[in-house]
Amino acid sequence: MSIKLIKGGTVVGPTGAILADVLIDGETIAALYAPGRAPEVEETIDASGKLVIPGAVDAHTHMELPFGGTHASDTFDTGTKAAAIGGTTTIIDFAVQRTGEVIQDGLAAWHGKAEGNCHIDYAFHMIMGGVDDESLKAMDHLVASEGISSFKLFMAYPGVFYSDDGQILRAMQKARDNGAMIMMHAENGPAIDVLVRQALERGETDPIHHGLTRPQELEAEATSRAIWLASVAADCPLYIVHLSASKALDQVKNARDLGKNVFAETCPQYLYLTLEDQLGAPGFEGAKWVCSTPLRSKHETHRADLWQGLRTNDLSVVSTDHCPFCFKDQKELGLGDFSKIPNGIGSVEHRVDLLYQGVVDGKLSLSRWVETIATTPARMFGLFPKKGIIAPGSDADVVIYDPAGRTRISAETHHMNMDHSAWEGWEIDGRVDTVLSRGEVIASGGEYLGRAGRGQYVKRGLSDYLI
Ligand code: DUC
Ligand code: ZN
Ligand code: ZN
Repeated sequence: MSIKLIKGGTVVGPTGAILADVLIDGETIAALYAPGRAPEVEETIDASGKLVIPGAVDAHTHMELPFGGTHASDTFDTGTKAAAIGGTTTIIDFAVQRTGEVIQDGLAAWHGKAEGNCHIDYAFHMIMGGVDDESLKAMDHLVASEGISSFKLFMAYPGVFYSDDGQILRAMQKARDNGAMIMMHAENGPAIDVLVRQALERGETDPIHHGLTRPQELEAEATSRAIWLASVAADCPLYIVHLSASKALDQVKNARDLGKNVFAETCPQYLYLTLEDQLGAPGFEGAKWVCSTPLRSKHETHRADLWQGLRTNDLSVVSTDHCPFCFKDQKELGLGDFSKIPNGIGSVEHRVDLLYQGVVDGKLSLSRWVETIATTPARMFGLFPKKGIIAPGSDADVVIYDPAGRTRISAETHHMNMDHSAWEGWEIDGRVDTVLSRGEVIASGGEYLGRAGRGQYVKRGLSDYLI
């Protein structure tokens, strides 16, 4: 068994930062020592002047998702390699039950895509494409035996993934019984479809109309409805995904102030990018930023409110909703009709750096950075303390982060399977220096050392935040 010592760094966790040396024995963390107190070991990794953080956990990715007449362009191979290079050592991807399909078949198909191809550890949530007696029964089985303790439902996309309120309530009641978390895509899909039809009839076909036909009121309304449905289901645990808008955040805040079992995540794109500057780019360029929920107006307070929500814990987690599509042939499916542009942005490689910029800009503390990208997603989704913390007994998933480094983001240098970047040309502070996954150094000083197939499926338990 190999013994390693990460020496001289500042270990950052959810409770703060301490100078400590980290002893790794094989795949796990064995001990933390006050500087200079650790035993001599053969392999030492120098972390002087650097931050030593838990490998990040991205709780929302869509590798190879069939969507919008095509597939998300990252495979489990390309997407998890990119994630690893960017300091993410665990993803939770969404296995899909297509409408009419048996849940277990959808899950088996997802295992088939991932197994033998992942560079880092991975787990699954389950998208429920249909709520009926059979799928409700399957939820119990997935929680008890398959390590899947969270289920995503859609209030949007009628005819694709959509569930009506009765179906949502039934799934929530089941989750209340078996301890699972319900994850909600909260947008009022039927109302959005009316606005989309009306816009197209007026000849409004450019990408910006994707955002204009998904107003924040329809995110807020669905968020509020999901919260009340969860309340009727005896306070079933509810997690709102990709929250983008101030009015939706208000609903989550109110629910949390009332003591409800309600949580939410946001994503880097909503913290930095806007309807006008990206989605409204000239011509068809804005298609690169078509995602749902959509980017919001820079003339409103969304971005500032989301950063504040992260500080106050009304937003608990930052995930990517990584769902990449190439511009050529994929985004181009929507030329002349914005409603046909496949929805999704890819940023699994850049979440750690993009959120570190929030620390540099004074919007997040160091420990809150680690909490929102690693510790809380691990706790929220039943991976803790195996993942999300540097502590004795935890997996030795560790990122050595250089706060003095710089990261330049570009499609020319990124590792995601995308022909463009949502962050093209951005130069930000901080840089991932070294990445360890279960004790193995898989990236160091810009060199990639990992391999496809080394990542393992992790069965998850129930959320730490269950009450
Ligand atoms: N939103 C996206 O942007 N892509 C995939 C699915 C979703 O809900
Ligand atoms: Zn969604
Ligand atoms: Zn998603």
